[in-house]
Amino acid sequence: MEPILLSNLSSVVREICKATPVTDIHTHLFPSSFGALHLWGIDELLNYHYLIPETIRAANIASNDYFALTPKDRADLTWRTLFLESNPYSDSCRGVVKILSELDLDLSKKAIDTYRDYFNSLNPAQHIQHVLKLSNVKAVVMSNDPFDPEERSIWKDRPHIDPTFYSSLRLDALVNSWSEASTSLQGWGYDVITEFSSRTESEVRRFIRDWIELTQPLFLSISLPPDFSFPNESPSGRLLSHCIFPLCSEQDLPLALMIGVKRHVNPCLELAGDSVGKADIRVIESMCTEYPHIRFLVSMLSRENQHELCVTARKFPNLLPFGCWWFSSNLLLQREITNMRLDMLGPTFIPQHSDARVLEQLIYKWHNARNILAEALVTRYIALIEAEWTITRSDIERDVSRLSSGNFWSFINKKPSEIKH
Ligand code: FIX
Ligand code: ZN
Repeated sequence: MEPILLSNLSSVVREICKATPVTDIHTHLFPSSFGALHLWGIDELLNYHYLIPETIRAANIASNDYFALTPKDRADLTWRTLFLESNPYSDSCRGVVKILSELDLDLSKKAIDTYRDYFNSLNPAQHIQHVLKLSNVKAVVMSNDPFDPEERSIWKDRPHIDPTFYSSLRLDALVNSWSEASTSLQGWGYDVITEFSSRTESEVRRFIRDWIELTQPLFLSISLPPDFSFPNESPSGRLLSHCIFPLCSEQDLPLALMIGVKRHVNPCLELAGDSVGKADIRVIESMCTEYPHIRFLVSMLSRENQHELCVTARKFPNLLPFGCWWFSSNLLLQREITNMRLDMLGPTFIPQHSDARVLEQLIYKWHNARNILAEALVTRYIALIEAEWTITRSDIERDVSRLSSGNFWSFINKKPSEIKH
């Protein structure tokens, strides 16, 4: 195969990134069979929690007055405040514009009701396939919470799961709120006590096994606060050591850790009230050292943790950094983190996940992610070609495929075709 020339390098790399389907390993999306949990359309997009603080700040409205509005009125306020009375500057605002543009809607009039008419005219199941095609996403991993009442009732009916959607079992409520979780478990017939006992630990393992059987997750996942330490004798430390790590081993399941989130810093903002804090990388060092056979997918929320996460990944092959999470998912930090990872890890990481909560967000989040990955790769290919290293199209396709999905599936040691839905 002919080596790539500098003259068409950038266009070839962009084309390959766009043409390579991705596995989106962390989202809050659901298939249409999950009813109201499946969020889509212009009002959900404008009520996305990333846009709530931006609206409240720009509209100078009290948070309780904002939340007293109907969802439609909140969306109208956001549209007027952030899109009509200002240019849409933020990552989330530009994302809405990109979505409307990719759906071929008329942006000249900026008339929100015409966008509502468009979305109201759609068939939900067909629309999902259209959005997956536009965003070239071949697999979407959900975050499935066994403590969420709505999800529990849906899972109990064993819903049809669109084969594009996969499960991850989210255990924040168990690990971070043990007192409430133990009461819930007692109500569901698990013989646990809040004060812990070996029986309790065994029953917690039974609970998690039951949900592994029901949901067939690709991995278990937990978010942790910045001040989390490990090992520790608190409920969260005991649950990890005596319940979750043993099950990861028993069931051959990786553990995804998302570290550095400070929940409810401003509870008046509801889901938008979480914030960020620098975490202690020694948590990851201890876990990877003590459990070398467990595979850890790790994303950290603070910009200050990114470099040490890269260095730590160089020390532990059972550690796979993933994504530019949440407050890191903007142009500046995605560029910084992706370039840092390529320089320190080569192609052995997962560049991005969408964290999408509303279906159409896949369109802009993956457009941005592909652009940033292409930019970072081109910089390195230029240096290599100038040093007379030959690079072919298939060399590039191989590495982009690894970064887009291959690294994930080989790390979890599974193939999409093997997963029962
Ligand atoms: O813990 C998480 O999964 C976070 O991603 C969410 O809590 C957060 O609300 C979010 O969607 C960020 O993108
Ligand atoms: Zn998330």
